[in-house]
Amino acid sequence: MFDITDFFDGIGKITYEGPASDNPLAYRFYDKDRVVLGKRMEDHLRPSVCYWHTFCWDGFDVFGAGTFNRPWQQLEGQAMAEAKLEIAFGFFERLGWPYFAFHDVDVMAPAETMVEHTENFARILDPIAAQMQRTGVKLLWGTANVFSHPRYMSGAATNPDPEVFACAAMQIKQALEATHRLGGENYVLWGGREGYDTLLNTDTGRELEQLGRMLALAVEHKHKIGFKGPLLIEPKPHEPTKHQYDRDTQTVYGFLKRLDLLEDVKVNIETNHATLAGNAMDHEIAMAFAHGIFGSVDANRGDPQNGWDTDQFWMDPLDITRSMLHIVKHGGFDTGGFNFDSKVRRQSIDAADLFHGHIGGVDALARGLLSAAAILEEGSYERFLNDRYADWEGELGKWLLQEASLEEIASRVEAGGIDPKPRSGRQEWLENVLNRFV
Ligand code: XUL
Ligand code: CO
Repeated sequence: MFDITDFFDGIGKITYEGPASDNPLAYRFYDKDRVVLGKRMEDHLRPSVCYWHTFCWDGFDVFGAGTFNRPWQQLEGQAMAEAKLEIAFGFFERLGWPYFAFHDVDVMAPAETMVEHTENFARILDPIAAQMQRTGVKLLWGTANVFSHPRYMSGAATNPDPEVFACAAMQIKQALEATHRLGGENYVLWGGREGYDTLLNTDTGRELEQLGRMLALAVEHKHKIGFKGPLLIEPKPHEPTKHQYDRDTQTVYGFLKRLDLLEDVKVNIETNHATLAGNAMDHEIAMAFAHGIFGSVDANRGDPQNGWDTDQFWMDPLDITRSMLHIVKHGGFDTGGFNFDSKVRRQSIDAADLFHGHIGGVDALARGLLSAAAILEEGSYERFLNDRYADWEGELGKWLLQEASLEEIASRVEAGGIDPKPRSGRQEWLENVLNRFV
């Protein structure tokens, strides 16, 4: 079989060496057993490596061919899939992270027909299970890629052709069952082409009905096979299509409510998707908690100077700390985690670059976690928020929310008993509190 030691070129297990270390292949903040707010760092962050960017993408972009020339990408069929698997688990072991995530097509030998897809996907599941068993690395989530193959050019569930819907349903069934069999903790649905390029050729009402039907089928099957984890919809406003129906967390909530699927489906929020939708990441996280649908996070970032999904490693300490504050104060992840849906740049062609990206990214999350914990422990941020809304716990607040009619409220104001006093929102001071701990 393939000799992975050549590819990693002597890179050993990455360990924690502390902030003063100048070793580029060591963690400086991610100390997995360190207890923060009563929980190990690894249990807070639950980091996961994604298969697709790290082992499948060859560095191509719309203007040029692949730049990476990975040794397994020179192979074909099952031999390629198995070599890639060995490389992937060699990488997971070296990083020492607990999780990975994959699409069906990432792990299997390429397939043209649906019959081939079924055979090739089934053939790789035993080898994956064996690697998981050998290394103890677990599956954060699985998913089906129902957007790359040309048959999905006009959508999967939302395709005008019901035969394409059927193909997508088959892939989702198989990927959900594989996720279950491998002990996956969540199942993700990203509607990559569930949207439109122009309304001139699109019946949106019909397409939304089809999308809802596919989701309901997936939920039904999840129960049938006894899969306990949630299904996670991954919102994204556009790219590849002009408009995607799952555009952001609040939109997804409305759709789930309409379909009555809030018990079984939550969201997987991605930083770069949030910013493409014109939202900040902490907005998406806050909305997911406010609506009770926070599931998992795809950690990455875009580039403020361009308008597409660059999937860079998430490194901005203020942005991460603001997001982490919401996650930590709401009790953190349940089945979710930080999946690194992030990729090295096309010029970063060495195996070492894969390590630099993941080491730097998890160190940035660890720092954000420490900063958020320090802010919460110091207490003035939480005290300010509690004080700001405290009157809603008083007589007037409760009466307004639970008892009064519009008429009764108006009478009370008309009688002169209400005279609000403006109070500062203290944004600058709050930003200083944040900055003190970052
Ligand atoms: C694409 C994206 C996907 C999903 C899984 O923008 O984020 O890789 O995470 O299909
Ligand atoms: Co993603």
